[in-house]
Amino acid sequence: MSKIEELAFAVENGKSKLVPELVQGALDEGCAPIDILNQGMVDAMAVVGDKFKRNEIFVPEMLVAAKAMKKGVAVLKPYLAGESSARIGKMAMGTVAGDLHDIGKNLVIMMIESTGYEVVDLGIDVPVERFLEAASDPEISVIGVSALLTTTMPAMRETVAALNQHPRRSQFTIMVGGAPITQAFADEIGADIYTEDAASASQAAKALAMAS
Ligand code: B1M
Repeated sequence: MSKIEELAFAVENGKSKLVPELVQGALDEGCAPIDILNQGMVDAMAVVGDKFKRNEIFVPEMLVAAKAMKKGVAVLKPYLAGESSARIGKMAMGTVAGDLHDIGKNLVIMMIESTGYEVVDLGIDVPVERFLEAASDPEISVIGVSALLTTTMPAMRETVAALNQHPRRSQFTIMVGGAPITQAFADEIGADIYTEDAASASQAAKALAMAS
């Protein structure tokens, strides 16, 4: 079994103590950080999700797998997100009301920070009012909205609708994403940009800063 396969197995099975050393081991063997992230952890979480769907595991197992992945991401962070010396903008990002998923949001934040943005992490289960408050910050030029559940897509719709009425609307861009979100949904609810993963979200954010 390769180090990355061992890592995926450990994440799937919520082996939090093993995960950091397996990530370090894979790095030491010369594996690319992005492969460690995608093949060793993101794919493992997809397996966890499939097992949950088939009732082979339940919420507690999903939770321990999530904790294990977070420990791995912490080790990988300095290798994935290089420090940018120049500050290129300020953004706020959160997961919508009713939604507790934050691994994807945290990855998006990490990648966007690496481009030079200062990112205000609004957290999870973020009420519309908190997004509106963040949008009032005169330095904020991008608001990121994440949702992982089909049942919280209406909360994303409400959040974007409220942001679209904000007095500073012409001064910020609304970015949306998350597993159930599509370009068509983003267009329908009036968001400006949809991206499907952390890498494309950071590219889009960087392009916005370069264009302004
Ligand atoms: Co939840 N969960 N979960 N869960 N969970 C899913 C999402 C699910 C698909 C599992 C399944 O059934 N196969 C399913 C949703 C089904 C649906 O809506 N269609 C589900 C469910 C049902 C639930 C509960 C309802 C279960 C229950 O209680 N019965 C419950 C809901 C709780 C709530 O939020 N109110 C629940 C709870 C949980 C835990 C708390 C146990 C845990 C989350 C822990 C945490 O985040 N701290 C959890 C987990 C771990 C998952 C899975 C297994 C993994 C999610 C994850 O972290 N993926 C997930 C299954 C799956 O995804 N296949 C599942 C890895 C992460 C890197 O990917 O988050 O997609 P992702 O982020 C990506 C992109 O989506 C994108 O970039 C990220 C990085 O590339 N992206 C953006 C995300 N936000 C973006 C924003 C952007 C741009 C891109 O711009 C602003």
